Amino acid sequence: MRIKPWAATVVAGLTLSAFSGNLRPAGRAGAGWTSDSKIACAYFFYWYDAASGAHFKNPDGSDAMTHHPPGDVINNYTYTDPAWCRRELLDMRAANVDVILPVYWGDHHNVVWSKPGLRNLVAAALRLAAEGVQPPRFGLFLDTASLGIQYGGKPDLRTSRGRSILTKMISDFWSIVPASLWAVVDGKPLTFIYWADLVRDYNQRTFDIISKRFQGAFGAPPYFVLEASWEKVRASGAFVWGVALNGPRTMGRIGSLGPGYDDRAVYGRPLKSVRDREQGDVYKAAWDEIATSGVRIATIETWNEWHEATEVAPSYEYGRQFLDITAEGIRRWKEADFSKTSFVWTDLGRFPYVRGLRPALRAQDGAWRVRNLGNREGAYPEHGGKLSGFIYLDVGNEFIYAAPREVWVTVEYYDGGTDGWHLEYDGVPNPYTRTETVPLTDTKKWRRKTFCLPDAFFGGRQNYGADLRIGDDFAADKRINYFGRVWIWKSTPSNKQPALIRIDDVELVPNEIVEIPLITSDPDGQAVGLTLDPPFRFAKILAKPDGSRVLQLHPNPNDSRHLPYRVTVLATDNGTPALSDAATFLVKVKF
Ligand SMILES: [Ca+2]
Ligand SMILES: [Ca+2]
Ligand SMILES: [Ca+2]
Repeated sequence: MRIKPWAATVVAGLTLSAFSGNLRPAGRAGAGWTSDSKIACAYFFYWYDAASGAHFKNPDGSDAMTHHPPGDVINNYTYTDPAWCRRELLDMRAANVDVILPVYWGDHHNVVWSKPGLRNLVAAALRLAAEGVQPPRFGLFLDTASLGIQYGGKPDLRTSRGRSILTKMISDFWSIVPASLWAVVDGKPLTFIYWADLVRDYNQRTFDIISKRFQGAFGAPPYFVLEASWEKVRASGAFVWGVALNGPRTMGRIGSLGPGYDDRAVYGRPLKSVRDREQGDVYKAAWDEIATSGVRIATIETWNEWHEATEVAPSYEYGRQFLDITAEGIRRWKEADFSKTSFVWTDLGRFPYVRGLRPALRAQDGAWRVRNLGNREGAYPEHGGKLSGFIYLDVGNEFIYAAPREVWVTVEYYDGGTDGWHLEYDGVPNPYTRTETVPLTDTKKWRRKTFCLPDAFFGGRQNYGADLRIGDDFAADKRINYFGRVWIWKSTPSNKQPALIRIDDVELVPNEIVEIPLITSDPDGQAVGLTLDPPFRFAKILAKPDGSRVLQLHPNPNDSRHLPYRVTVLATDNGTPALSDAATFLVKVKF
């Protein structure tokens, strides 16, 4: 979305009439969500106008879109068309999206589309409501680039002029959207604000004063959800922009995710970035992480940003595939509940398996890599010349969030060498409370170490909103270490973990049958069941007459594709509680 506002380049000199005071009592607004509700939001771009070419064509006439609206609607893809507004709202509904976040530009240049388009959306939503069809509720997503256009340079929001501009844009939006359509949390309208980098300065007073003014006019303060770059202020929540490119992030109660990224059609942008969608695998895995994280608000980046190809709306390129993944992802996220489980766990690897515990961002001092080591994949911090490097983990908020308590953490590690490693967890004493160093004894085996943490807090106060991190003591011993699964328990663990031997990637041709041995063990001697998670259409698990088990792959010609499939086998013992091992590998079906 860091793109030059197209309309601003062709429209000038329009000015807004002064704020008309089109206020209304807050009344019984919105859906009555509380801060405990799970709410799915999607950023919605309505700056497109097929007729004029706005956001369709670059100034040199070239195609401004990387991905495109479907062929049957592209010629009527415009904020000026009520039918377009209606169709988008219905598609969002089909995708299980609760809240539409129109990306609003409140400045005098962009008013040419931002207000009429919003009014058309509102009219379409009211019509649906009148027909008895609940449309998505409306939240604000203010693009802070519009502040600079209105101010004439990066605004200083500590000044009354800067604050007034921001207040007016927020008030304008909530004046156009009637209270019956408001998305409210604890009675406050959901108000997202984009990057802080686009303003010169601000402080807590900026938001305190705006909240007060807004409350005076509308009966309740905004429920501010600010982009994480607004570091100097407190708000109801923080979201992260850039997740379609960089991978999902959680910040406390808010999670952000996207399907992939490709801005090669963006005009005049010197540096282009691509994150492949991998046929939806990237986006499905992101929803697994959101489900596991227990966040209450999930923001999808984006519904329809065609320039950067972050859309999940129906498209020419993918049809309704990403709408369907969205619908399913939101459903699974809302169903997931780790509040009553006795433990959470993750299996680190090329494709981490996440159940209430997940690796946080894999970048900066939290970058890590994977290699095959014995019977499993081993994850290790990437130091890249720096001495500090960690594997950061985020404990799902439904399991534990910002509450002092005793927990047990079990870490699986490769016992090679005679150096050591340790944990640092967000504990009551401080966010990086350190455990003792675990010494290695060079048995060349995968082993497990259980720590009792008497004072865990898990408030997400570490870097990237993480709750704990594994460190390999590289600064002290110059030796990296390798890690497998991690479990966090609410009571002393007794059952011992089963193991499933790593499965190598496979290549085969259509109609070929390949059988892969599945070798399991359990230290308690318990029976170990095998499942495919999720089920996979040309794979099944078979028991052989000798009692051994295999994974049988039998693709047909329609299964051929360039991108390999991800297949996950889960091995689960019958102890109490039942514990599992996961193995994810790639299957390539050649043409
Ligand atoms: Ca957490
Ligand atoms: Ca070490
Ligand atoms: Ca067991």
